[in-house]
Amino acid sequence: MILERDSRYSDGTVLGSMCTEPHPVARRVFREALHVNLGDPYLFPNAAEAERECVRWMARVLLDHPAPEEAVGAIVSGGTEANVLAAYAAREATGGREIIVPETRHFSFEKAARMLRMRLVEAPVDEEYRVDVDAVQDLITRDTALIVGIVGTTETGSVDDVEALSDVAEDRGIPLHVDAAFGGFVAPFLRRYRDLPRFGFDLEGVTSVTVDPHKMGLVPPPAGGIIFRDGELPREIEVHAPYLSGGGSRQFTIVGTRPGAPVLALYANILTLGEEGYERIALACYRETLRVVDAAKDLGLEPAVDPPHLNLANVLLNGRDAAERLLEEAERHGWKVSISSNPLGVRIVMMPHLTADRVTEFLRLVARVVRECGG
Ligand code: 0PR
Repeated sequence: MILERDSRYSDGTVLGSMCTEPHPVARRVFREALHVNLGDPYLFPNAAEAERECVRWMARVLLDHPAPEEAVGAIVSGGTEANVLAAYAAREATGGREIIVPETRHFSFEKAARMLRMRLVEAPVDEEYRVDVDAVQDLITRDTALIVGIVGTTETGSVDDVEALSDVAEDRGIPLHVDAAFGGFVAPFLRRYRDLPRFGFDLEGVTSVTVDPHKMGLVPPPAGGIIFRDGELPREIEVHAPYLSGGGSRQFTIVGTRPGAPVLALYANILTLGEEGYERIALACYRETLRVVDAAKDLGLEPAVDPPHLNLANVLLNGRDAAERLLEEAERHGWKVSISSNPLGVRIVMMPHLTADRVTEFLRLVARVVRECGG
């Protein structure tokens, strides 16, 4: 089979992916729901209701919404579509054309800016790759449509001070979008055990959040999540589908015909794992990440952020040569790695399919390469 030549998470060689083996329940429900089209809530009213339930659950449990029934959202094709929708709604609501993003932003914001003919204005970050909130404040102009904070940056897993960003956004009357595509299913649970800023709708300035079920939600792709505080922003971008749902329905997603299978898989995970199950997984992954960082230091390597904010460890590399060598050696030994550029390092996303012991084997290779490249 063609699949045999592609990667499997279960063999523990995939080190740099934010996706993982779906939960067995999600996998089973997904297979049962292959025919479900969320673009037509007339035909699939129960699936549509499941989507609303998922949105309310995420708003309440992950995003501390004081009135979760007011949240409006959708399970879309991924974090990219979610971020595009947030930018689109903010542009329509404010008339502004600038998006202030941390320089650590995911490339999906570049897609959003280009599609929407907006401009990215990048704010610098501190030594732990968190956005400099004073700099964000200084970058605000009359053309600012949206401020973005990140919970779990792609390269180092850093968590921005969204509490401070929210104060700025509220004060200046500018929408604030939080990209918690990766951290949305982790940070709320780790915050019960370690110091991490809040980032949900209990902060008055936060107007929308991206949280991806196909990352730490253990749902098969495609499943990104966009959640707005209430109906105000999505109303700016919704269209009427006059012939659908008997009397017509409204949509604010980009995609019309949408797979219901990922939504029902998420719903099944929520019912099966619930808050406790997701907390257990998040904590287990974070503990393994701390062990990976310790192992890296024992081997003489330098973590980019210590302790890491979430379940992502980034180990610094001493130059482009080391990065090239590592890619070659990793390929030879069957590891699937991902090299970050800011900082130059190897990013290890500690998803449930990885253990610290397995990753430590890889770190020995990294230590040798760094040593041989003069580090
Ligand atoms: N926001 C953040 C912070 C992200 O890290 C990502 C994707 C997105 C938004 C966009 O999400 P979608 O890819 O769902 O549209 N981050 C992963 C990355 O670039 C995506 C990924 C996942 C790449 C698994 C490779 C892979 O094997 O690392």
